[in-house]
This record gives sequence, C-alpha cells and structure tokens, in this order.
Amino acid sequence: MKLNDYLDFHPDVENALKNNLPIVALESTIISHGMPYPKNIETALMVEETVRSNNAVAATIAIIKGRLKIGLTEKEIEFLATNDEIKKISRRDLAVAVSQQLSGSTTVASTMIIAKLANIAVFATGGIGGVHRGAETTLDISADLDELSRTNVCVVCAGVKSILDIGLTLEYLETRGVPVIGYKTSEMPAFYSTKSGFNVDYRIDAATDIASILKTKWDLSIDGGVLVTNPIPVAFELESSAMNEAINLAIIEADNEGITGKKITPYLLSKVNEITKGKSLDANIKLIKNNADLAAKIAVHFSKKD
Ligand code: PSU
Ligand code: MN
Repeated sequence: MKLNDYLDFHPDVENALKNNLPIVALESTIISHGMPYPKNIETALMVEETVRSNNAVAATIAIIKGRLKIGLTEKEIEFLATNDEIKKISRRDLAVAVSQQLSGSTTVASTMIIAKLANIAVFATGGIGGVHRGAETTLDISADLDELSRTNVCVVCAGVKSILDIGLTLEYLETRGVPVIGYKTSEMPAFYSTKSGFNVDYRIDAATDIASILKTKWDLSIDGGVLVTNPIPVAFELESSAMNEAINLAIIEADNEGITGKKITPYLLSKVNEITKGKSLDANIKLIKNNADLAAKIAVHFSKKD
C-alpha cells in the first residue's frame, strides 16, 4: 500500500495542500479525553473557526475506523465528542489502531506524526504532555516530548501544566534538542497562568520570525519540532496558588485511586475542573483559542516563505 492509501483528506485541506495555502493541524484527544461534553464539541468547532478567521485552513486530526483523517466533518467531531469508546492514540498505538480499523483520538505525538505525513508544519494544541511529577520513580514521560525531538512540526501550546514537573520537562526538551520559544515572553507559561518561574530559551515577538526559525531549522536538516509557548491572555489567567492547590489535591486522589499510564492526564484534567468548579475548563477554552490564533498567523507566514 502507498502512504496515501491510509490518509483521508478533507476537501478543504486537500485544496490547501495543492495550492500551498496555510494549514493548522489540531489534535483530537482534547475532544475525547480533555474536555466534557458539550464543551468539547463547541471548543473544537470554535478553534477551527479561529483558524479560518486568520485565513488558514483547519485540519483536525483523528483516526476513524482505521483511516487517518486530516480534517474532520462536524459529524466526525461529534462522534469523537460523544462516544465513550474512543481510544487515546499516541505513537505506540497508531499502527495497531490503523491495522485493526479502530477509532481513536490523537495526542500531540500522534497528531504530529500524521501532520508530518500530510505535509502540515504547524499545529495548535492546549497543553503538551511532559515529565510527570515523580517521574524519577514512575518513568512517566509523555511520548509528546520524544516526538518533538524527531518530527518536523511546530507545536503551539500554552506551556506546561503544573500537573507535570515543568523544570524536568524543560531539561528533557533540552536534552532532546527541542527549541522552546516564548511568544512575547521570556518566562515559560504554565497553562492556566502566564508564569511558572522557569525561563524559555528564546523570547520571540513576531509570528513571522517564528516562521523563519522553522524554515531555517528544517533547511539545515535539524530534524524535530519546535515548541512555541504562548501565555494565556492575562485577563483569563487563574491565580496560580489556588490552581496548584487544586492540582495537588487531584494528584493525591489519582494516587489513592491507583490511576496510571495514559489515564492519568485525562483524570487529572477532569478532577481539577471539578475542584475549580469549571474555572479551569473556561481558562482551557480561552487559551486554546489564543493558540489557534497564533498558530494560524505562523502558518500564514510559513506558507509565504520558500
Ligand atoms: N494536556 C491538556 N489537555 C489534553 C492533553 C494534555 O491540557 O487534552 C492531552 C494531549 O493530547 C497530550 C496528551 O498530547 O494529553 C498527553 O498524554 P500523555 O501524558 O498520556 O502522553
Ligand atoms: Mn504517560
């Protein structure tokens, strides 16, 4: 089989690829496992609209009955948003899911893989996975980080959530040679808040400069992604001590319930949302929109560079 035999392109994405128009990839784990219904579907559609309002084409990525979907219909998004059986597919799961004709939502890692196969260079998400707190004994390090080290896609996120060990995540990214860029900030944002106490490698203030960095990195055959961290707009940020308290509580409950592996991130997200009475979810929606906006601007500049 040829590569294209596995991929199903939405007509808008196919047209954009043919005409070198800007495209932004979007992940789907956030739809199936990152947010409750109906906010998940509303957010997925709103994020696509944000990309379009910047004159770029949105390509939400997922696996449906074994097909790699690049760009989803509203019906397909609804399927991912409402079906409890949807699997969370990361790098290790991808070939099995395709071969066994399963349906699944894609994490940052697997969305990057599929975006690369489809020749899409820019991808917006909320937060990436990282080194979990306590990883020195559990070895729980998200496959997202290794993917960033090997797959040529720019990932725009709101930094690393403090359900993770932010310092160790940055160390790991450095070891793997992943540039971490702060958009209009020299401090690594911490998802719900603009500050984490850790610095990023580079502060860059213009989307066009980020597009140039991507171009240069890949021209030089330095394989792997670039992580762009885009702080949540100040008006929507949550107070970090209250957030950390909620996160600590959620981690204790996860421990008590023996939650591990791929269940841990979704579990912590929904617990934190419960504890903050929905505030964390509201912030999540605001920041992902902000990321889609920046990713689309980067994609527009990237598509103009030859
Ligand atoms: N962080 C969020 N929301 C999410 C995720 C992370 O705030 O939905 C999802 C992303 O798809 C990410 C994945 O790639 O969780 C990481 O999971 P793990 O830690 O199991 O690698
Ligand atoms: Mn993990």
